[in-house]
Amino acid sequence: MAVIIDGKAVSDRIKSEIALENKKLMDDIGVMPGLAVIIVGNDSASKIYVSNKIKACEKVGFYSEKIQLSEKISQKELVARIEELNNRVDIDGILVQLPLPKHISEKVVLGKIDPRKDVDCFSPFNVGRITINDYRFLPCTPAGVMELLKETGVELAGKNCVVIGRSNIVGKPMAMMLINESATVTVCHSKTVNLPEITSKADILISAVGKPKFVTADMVKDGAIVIDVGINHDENGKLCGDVDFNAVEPKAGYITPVPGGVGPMTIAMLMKNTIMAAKANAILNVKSAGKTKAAKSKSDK
Ligand code: BQF
Repeated sequence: MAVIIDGKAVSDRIKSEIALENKKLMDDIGVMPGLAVIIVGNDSASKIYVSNKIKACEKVGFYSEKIQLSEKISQKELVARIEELNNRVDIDGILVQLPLPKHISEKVVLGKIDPRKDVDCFSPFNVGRITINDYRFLPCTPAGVMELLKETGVELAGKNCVVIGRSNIVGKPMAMMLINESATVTVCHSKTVNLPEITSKADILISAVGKPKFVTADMVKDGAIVIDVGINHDENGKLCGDVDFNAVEPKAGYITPVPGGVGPMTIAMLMKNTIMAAKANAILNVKSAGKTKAAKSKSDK
């Protein structure tokens, strides 16, 4: 019998804390964090994710702007829209909902987001900073996983962690963040040989694969912490993760459900990154206003 980690409850708690922090920010220095969410095309899953993000902004009291663009938009036009947002003082966070249409390079587009506004933490500069354990932002999904691990109270140093999946968005940064906490980390993927042998030695097993019932009971060590990052649909169209929950739950020590596990935490961490960006940008904006004033008084003389 596993303890079920309630990601929805943890995310609600974090969002309440952010709402309080936000009120204080507005009362103290009159700053309201602003998030711009760009969505290109009409992918139905992306629409749900974007609406979750806009709703969360309303809940914590941020300004938000949904920017719906045609799937026919050129890469050049999209980059121009990002540059516009980079230059706006009322926008602290910019995110481009992925995936993008095939004719647009995600690498080019993500590279154009001002690193100070990169609340998804996908730009090369911010990704590099995770690697050297000197970062401002963390990518939302792995950061959410770290919060859920913290919730168990289990010490991470020295633990055997296995991450299944090597994406730039989840697997790779997840591995870096666990290494930064002194865990021993193995990253598995589609070419891994004898996956069950590796996963069954994991104290902490994190699956980010994208296939229903991919993680079966034989792959899990007794008492392990099992974190399910997958967001899939089962044969009946119901939301499910990568883990065969009913089979694995009796064997695990802790387990996250889908829905209501990592998913809501992703959104909560986006709010955390956005308020952090707003605080840093507020200082910058004051500084640059000061410079403008200084330049003006100089030119007045
Ligand atoms: C829940 C995402 C794959 C590819 C791109 C709550 C979300 C999901 C589930 C959500 C995800 C997944 C998001 C639940 C954002 C997480 O209750 O279980 C929230 O909105 N997510 C995304 O923006 O892009 C993705 C998964």
